[in-house]
Parts: sequence; structure tokens; C-alpha cells
Amino acid sequence: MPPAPRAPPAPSPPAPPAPAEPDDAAKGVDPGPVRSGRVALIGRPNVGKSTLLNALLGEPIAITSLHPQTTRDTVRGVLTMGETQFVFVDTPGLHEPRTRLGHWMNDTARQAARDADVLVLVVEAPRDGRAPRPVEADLALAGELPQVPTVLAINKVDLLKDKTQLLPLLAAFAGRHTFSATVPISAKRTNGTDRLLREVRELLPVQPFLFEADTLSDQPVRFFVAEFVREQILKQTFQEVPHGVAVIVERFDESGKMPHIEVAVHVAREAHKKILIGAQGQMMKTIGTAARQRVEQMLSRRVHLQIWVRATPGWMDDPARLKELGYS
Ligand SMILES: Nc1nc2c(ncn2[C@@H]2O[C@H](COP(=O)(O)OP(=O)(O)OP(=O)(O)O)[C@@H](O)[C@H]2O)c(=O)[nH]1
Ligand SMILES: [Mg+2]
Repeated sequence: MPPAPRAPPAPSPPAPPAPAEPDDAAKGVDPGPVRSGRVALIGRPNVGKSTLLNALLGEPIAITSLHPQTTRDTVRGVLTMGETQFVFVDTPGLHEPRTRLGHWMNDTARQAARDADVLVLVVEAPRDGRAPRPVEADLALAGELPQVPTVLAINKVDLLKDKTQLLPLLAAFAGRHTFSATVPISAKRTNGTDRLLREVRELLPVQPFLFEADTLSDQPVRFFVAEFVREQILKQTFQEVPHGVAVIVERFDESGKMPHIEVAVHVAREAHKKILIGAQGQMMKTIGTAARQRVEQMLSRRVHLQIWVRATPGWMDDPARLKELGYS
């Protein structure tokens, strides 16, 4: 199984042409030493970590949604710009867990933070018309970060007209952790991301690249296929259905003309199976078509995608099932 390619499938995942840094060499400016390292994006659910990963990479590899706890496992994306290689690690949102799955997600995020060379703590800007106070849970999170160089990214500033409202936040966060820089951003509009990259670069260790310069992700295609199916389920269903869904690729056969992929969708209740399949299978058809198109876009080739829905009650609290589904 090849890692995630951009186009076409290849043993290592090709990335787009390196985004041009200001051409320092042409201007006779020393571009500085080669730096690289792991940069973990940490924060509460729904603050926009995955949207930020996609904005930084210029490729939508991480799934995003209106629902909190969209990201379940780390998603790694590599960005190579000139003399710098950023290995971004998107993480599950840290939350009060109610299931074994939730505990595993939190453990995964905390481990990614400990393994990182640089952290980006992502928090939300206050909205217009609301008190310009930091969210207490964000402050608590800042207080428990490991001692790793950290940039504070205040996201969703597109929703805030009066930017002076950010000032009380800066002081509050500075009281909980040492931040090397604070950068207001809008991940959705790709605003502030250039400055964020410059701040992070300064904190990366001087060391050779960790991956080939054209790598987009070191995770396999089958990981992204499962994620793209889950993304469509998140988009099409509501309430408890999306939280109770796990997706696993059961077959990825590349022996024929077109890759043949079979995916199992596990739902937490029998009733959810009916919802997902829909009247005359219409819901599953919509999900399957959209997911197939995303996979084809990533692989730059057509694929055959078959989806099976299975009721697996209680999987989110069953250690054996969690292991089978890759959450262990
Ligand atoms: N207005 C606005 N919305 C944003 C911005 N960034 C993200 N969002 C929205 O916030 C919601 C959550 O975004 P995600 O990127 O999935 O958030 P996340 O932090 O990865 O969430 P989890 O995976 O659940 O931890 C989505 O509806 C995004 O479109 C932003 O800069 N501005
Ligand atoms: Mg996410």
C-alpha cells in the first residue's frame, strides 16, 4: 500500500512544487540553515486545527466538519519550503472523554505534543458582541502543555471586527505558558498563515530534512480513504450518528485496471445503519459518490469504491473492537 500520493500513486507521496519562499538566494540574502521538525497542532475540538493544517499545506488532506471531535487520530502533513521542512501533526481535539475512544484520542494528542519539536496551540478568537475573555478550557490547556517551544495561534479572527478584543487574551495566555509568539489567523481564509510559518521556522531545530522534499504525508492511502468516507458521513448525518461511526478499509486491490477498494463502516446502533443507508440506499449512494471523488482526486485516477455498513454496538468502549478499528 503506497503512502498518500498526490498524483499519480507512487511509492512515496509527491507533494506540489515547493511553495516559493521569497527568493532570498536570488536577492543575495542568506536563506539561513536547513531546519526541520515536527510541529504539533494542539487545541480543543472544533477550533480549526485541521482547517489550519489544510491551509498550511495548500491541500485538503485532513477532514474537517462542523462537529467537534472530527479528528480521531494524528494526521501528518509535510510542507517543504526552501531550506525548511515542517512536519505538521494535526491532533484530535482535547476534551472531557466519555468513552474509551475519547480517552485514546486525548492520549494520542498529548503524545503528539510530547513528541513535537514545536507546538502550535490553536484557540478561537472571541466573537463580535461577546465578552473578550479567553475560554477557561483553552487557558487550562495552555497550562498543561509540555515545555516545548510554542506559538499561540488565535484562529477565526475573520469573525471578529474589533481586533483590540484580542489584547486581553494575550495577557491571559502569557500567564499560563511561555509563548514564543502569538499570531492571529483565519485558517478558513488562509490569513496570517505566512507569519505563522515564519514564527515556527525560527523554533525548528537546525537539522536535515526528515522526509524527501516532495513528500505530502507519510501515512498510507488507505488511511485517507477511510477518512474521506468518514468525512462524507459527517457531512450528511447529524447528532449521534457521526460520533458512532468508524471506517476501515478491508480490501485495497490494485491488481486490476482500476483499484478496487472495499470499506466497512461500523455504526454504534442498528438504527444508525438504516439512517446511513437511507431510503432505497440513496444516502449511502450520496456518501459513496462524494468519497470516491475525493479518493480519485488524491490518487489522480479512477477507483471502484464499495461500502458496507455494519452495526457494531458498543465499539467505542470495547477494547478488542477499538484495536480492530485501529484505535489502540
Ligand atoms: N469562521 C471561521 N471558521 C473556521 C476557521 N477555521 C475553521 N473554521 C471552522 O470551524 C469548524 C471546525 O474546524 P476543524 O478544522 O474541523 O476543527 P478541529 O479543531 O480540527 O476540530 P476537531 O478535529 O474536532 O478537534 C469547521 O466548521 C471550520 O470550517 C476560521 O478561520 N474562521
Ligand atoms: Mg480536526
